[in-house]
Amino acid sequence: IRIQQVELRRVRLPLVHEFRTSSHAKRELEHILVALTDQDGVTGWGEIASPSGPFYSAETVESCWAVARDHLRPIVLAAEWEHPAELAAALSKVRGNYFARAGLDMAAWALWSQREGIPLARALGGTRGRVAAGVSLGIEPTVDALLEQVAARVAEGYQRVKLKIAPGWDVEPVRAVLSAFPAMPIHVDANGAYPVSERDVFQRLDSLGLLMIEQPFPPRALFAHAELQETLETPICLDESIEEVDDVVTALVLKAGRVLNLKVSRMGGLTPAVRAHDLAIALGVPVWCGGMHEFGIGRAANVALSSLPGFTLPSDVSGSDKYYARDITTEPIVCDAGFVTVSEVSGMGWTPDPSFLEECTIARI
Ligand code: OSB
Ligand code: MG
Repeated sequence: IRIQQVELRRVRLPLVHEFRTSSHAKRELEHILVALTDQDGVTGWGEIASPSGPFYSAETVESCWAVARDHLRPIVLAAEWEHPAELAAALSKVRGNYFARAGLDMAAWALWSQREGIPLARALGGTRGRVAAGVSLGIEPTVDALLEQVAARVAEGYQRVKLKIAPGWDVEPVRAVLSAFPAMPIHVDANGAYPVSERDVFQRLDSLGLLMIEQPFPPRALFAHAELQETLETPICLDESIEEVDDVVTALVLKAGRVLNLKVSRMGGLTPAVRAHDLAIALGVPVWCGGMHEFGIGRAANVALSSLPGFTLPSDVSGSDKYYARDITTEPIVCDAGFVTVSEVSGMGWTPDPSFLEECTIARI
């Protein structure tokens, strides 16, 4: 396969509900859509879902735009490959810049599975026909506003609820949610907002029977996570700490967590995410698929990945409607009674709506 054309588009979509994490709040998202077209005119779509600011990871939309344009695009145009893993290997000459690489890797998988005439999920080794959906809820102005959000998502059928926490917004809102929804599996995500000296809050959360505590400390603080995990019954789940497949080995050997959140966007694409999944299975560690508020294309890749057998916990694969009044794909991703159906058509199964994509595009190469 030779890619003849690499198209990059900066695309903006408004969020239906402001999303606040420990580091920042957002009302609108800008992602980069990637279209790769090969010598036979077959096109595959990918999405670079980096946040705009460098608060989740070091990347930004601006850095992804520059790296995709100046460093990844030339590699893609020069490569000749038979399987997406070969292109991913070529792209891995670029260090870091995982979100940027993920968009190109995803597009290569979409194109390749389309050419092979098989669904993307099957191409990746997926075995499930539908995937269990959890939902991620941001920090709200008040506990009542949070309870309202949880009630709405529980009514929609989501199978577990993840609550963002931060210093000053932790034990109290979590207790309130647990007492209002005692049967609901709940987990918390700190996005690394606590200093490694903070242990008390986690001892208090530990007694609440949470499904897991995600990324309490900053990404590189693996040893502090291991020390904390020793003292807790609740599993620690790592998100920001895991960028490379090798980070999986380091984290698990150190016992820095008992669960992994594998994200296509954070790890540089589907190729490394599948490898991390295989490794986690071999080491007996449960994984689930996290999200980055992806538009329909990135979301479709997450659903396909979640169909692999190691994804035994509900993933952050909510329906498009949780974030967007209208998604960029011709059909939205739909969560029905807590499940998202895995596409059975060849390729990714979702493509952008050409005229709506045009409307939302603010720049292109
Ligand atoms: O930590 O999982 C996270 C969104 C942006 C940045 C970081 C995270 C998140 C989410 C959203 O939790 C999950 C989703 O896409 O539904
Ligand atoms: Mg997280």
